[in-house]
Amino acid sequence: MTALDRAWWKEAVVYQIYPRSFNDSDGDGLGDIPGIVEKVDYLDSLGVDCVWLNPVYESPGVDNGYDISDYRAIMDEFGTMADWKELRDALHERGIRLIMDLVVNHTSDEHAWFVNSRSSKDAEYREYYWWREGRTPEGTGLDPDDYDTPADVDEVPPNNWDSFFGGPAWTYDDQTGEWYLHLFDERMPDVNWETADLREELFEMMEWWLDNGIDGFRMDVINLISKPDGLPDGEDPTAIVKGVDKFTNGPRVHDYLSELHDRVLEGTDSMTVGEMAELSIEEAKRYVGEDGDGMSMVFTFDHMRLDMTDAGRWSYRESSPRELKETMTHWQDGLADEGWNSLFLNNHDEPRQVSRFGDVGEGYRRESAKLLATVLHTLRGTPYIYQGEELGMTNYPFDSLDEIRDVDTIKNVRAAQKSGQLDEDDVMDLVRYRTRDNARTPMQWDDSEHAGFTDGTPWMPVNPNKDTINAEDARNDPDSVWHYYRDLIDLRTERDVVVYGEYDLRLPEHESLWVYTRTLETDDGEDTLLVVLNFGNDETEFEPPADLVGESAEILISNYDTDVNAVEQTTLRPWEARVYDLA
Ligand code: TEU
Repeated sequence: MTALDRAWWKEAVVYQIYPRSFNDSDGDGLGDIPGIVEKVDYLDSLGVDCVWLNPVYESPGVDNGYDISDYRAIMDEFGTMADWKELRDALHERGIRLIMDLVVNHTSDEHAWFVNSRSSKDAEYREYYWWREGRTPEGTGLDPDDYDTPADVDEVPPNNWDSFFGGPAWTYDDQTGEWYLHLFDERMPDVNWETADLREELFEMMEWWLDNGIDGFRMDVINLISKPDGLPDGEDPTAIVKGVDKFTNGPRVHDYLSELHDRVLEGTDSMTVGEMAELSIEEAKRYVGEDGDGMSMVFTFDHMRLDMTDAGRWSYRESSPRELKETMTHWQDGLADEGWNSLFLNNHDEPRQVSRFGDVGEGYRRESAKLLATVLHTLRGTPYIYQGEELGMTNYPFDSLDEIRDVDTIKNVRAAQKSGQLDEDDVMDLVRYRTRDNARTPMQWDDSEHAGFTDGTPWMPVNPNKDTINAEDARNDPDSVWHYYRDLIDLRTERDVVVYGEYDLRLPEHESLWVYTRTLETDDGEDTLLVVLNFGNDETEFEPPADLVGESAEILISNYDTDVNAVEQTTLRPWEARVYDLA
């Protein structure tokens, strides 16, 4: 079946591990690599094909490992290189691949390159980062009081860009009297991809990891690596962060990524998934399309923005199931002929999917978690399971800002309060709903004191619902969310149509039903699945599309007991999900 353009990463289900919160083997309260090794059989029994490991490299931990100080070393708290090799081998022995996080838009300020770079204007590594002189404030529209400079320095930075973590993207450095760029924390300076030596070092580092047997990379904020000539001010007043219109999908990003592909990835069977906020279909094709940069797939974020206003992450608006269906359909259709989608509804940066898109208030947690799983595993693309999602883990009931560890939440809340965008009353509601820490509470293995995550004191509190939501109980209960995931994963292995079938939205106008078919032409005819999802706590009448009424069918998988032999009008129960096999 060459016509299908098969690839292992299209057929795979990826499981994302946030090592800090997965399993602690030594009682220090932080998860670690030996802890993951202990759980490799767990992953195998779930049936996943690939693990994406969030950063485990040496790091001061300002942003939980996204601030890397040595790309070729493992952070002490997580273990050693020998531990990492044991994990790699344990996964590979079970046929599970391993992809690593590639964070090359920035490093830690403790990386040897930056330490050297900031030491003098003519330091060897000066050009590995973005150093610029400041400007006099007049005419810039910027207020020197918004920047942290010594009293005798009356300057503003070279442009108005803001950091994703709140506040300016530039920091003044005393040592040389210049400013450096950081699109995230000030302790995470952006590297300068225009410097050929820097690119060379990064490519060699990637080759080194591939030589060490990894199967690919998840590329952190990869569409931010090319900055425009002259570093112009951001002009888009609705931009989610000031400057995004200038530094996203920059002028040389495709040159860099094509070079990276030719130099490092060509001829390997590795997968790459680029994390790309702010992306249109047309732009996505330049990365993953036929004439693109050779990337396997992209993480896009339109569906993660539906519950925000133009004011960005630290705002809230109510979104509807129909908007979710339309947004995801836009990407299904957009990349139908070229490129490939990644399917996710949560990750380590987002709240828990069942709390955000499902129901945790009125007793349908289990049903809605299964419905969301059905979406992720029956759309066209590669499904990603974020640790704990397979248990239907929920957001944490944070009471106060003191419980928050996440630098992004802390800084953005501070900035929003300063600018008056958020008042005290709204803050905790929004934090509880949105904070990345929702995803970072410990994995719930059992109902013991710290949910089986650690014998020590966990670095983040364990969700009190571990008494009822935990892996041990889920594995013992054939009706659990966990078993449902396993069945969905099996289905993918058994049926090509799940992976390769064409997506076709039906009943597009329906407000709460999401209905689609997946169809694959095979040598034996046409293989068709019909997916019907009732998004909500209410019962809903399903009037099938006229051309499908009466078609003989059986249920391949559903979150309720259902017995049918044809597609017929029916009343769907709250959060009911059905996959019909149209034989
Ligand atoms: O995230 C990039 C990113 O822009 C967001 O998803 C981010 O969490 C949010 O917008 C912050 O306002 C990636 C990583 O996934 C994230 O964990 C890192 O903090 C970030 O890059 C920096 O490396």
